[in-house]
Amino acid sequence: AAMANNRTSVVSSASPESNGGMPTFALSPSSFFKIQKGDITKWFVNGETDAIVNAANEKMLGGGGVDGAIHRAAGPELVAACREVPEVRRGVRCPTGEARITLAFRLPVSHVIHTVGPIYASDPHPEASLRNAYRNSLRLARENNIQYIAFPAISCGVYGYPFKEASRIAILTIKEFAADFKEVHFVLFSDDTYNVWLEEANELL
Ligand code: AR6
Repeated sequence: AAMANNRTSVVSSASPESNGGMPTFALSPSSFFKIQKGDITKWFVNGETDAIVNAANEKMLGGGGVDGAIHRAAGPELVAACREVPEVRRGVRCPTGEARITLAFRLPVSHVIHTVGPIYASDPHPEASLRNAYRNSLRLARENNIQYIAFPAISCGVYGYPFKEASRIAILTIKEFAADFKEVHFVLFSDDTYNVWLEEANELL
């Protein structure tokens, strides 16, 4: 059940009758935070001021998980565009916690923001790295006039970040930038991540 306090309201609950069943939280009078289950490669708003975030690796040339799905859906132009991103050191185009932007090619959104979350077991400061991944993605989106942005659960797959801790960092970091966007979405692939995100959003927002 939603336990919204009076700082932020739950506009609609998870009940399927309201808002297409998509839990929506007002972060300011003109910006909304939405949580949905699904495949982020299908997500878009208008193909002009929208972007999805990719949970990439430092090489930025594709991989498994959501990265693989995004590259498959975007077509081979995406890896070509990623190759154009300059290396900051050998084999590293996007260091952990940073973000880079490309066009989205065959995806329905206008841009892909590639970020690299921490490998939970080996990062000396996984919280700071995850927070930076969200922050730098949002900063880059803002600089590129993105008004609608969707995130996957960065680091919650192969990189092994515990869902609850990850969701709290994600939600609280996004809240800092809320006013800069019309809508910030989470598109979560698994029931587990979806349920944890919803529970934490109800608690924190
Ligand atoms: N839409 C939304 N979320 C998805 C999708 C999808 N189509 N597919 C998977 N997820 P992961 P990481 C979820 O492993 O932990 C790659 O190989 C998935 O269920 O994709 O940051 C990269 O190249 C999980 O909750 O990313 C890197 O090497 C979440 O996306 C490495 O994995 C993130 O899981 C990055 O690992």
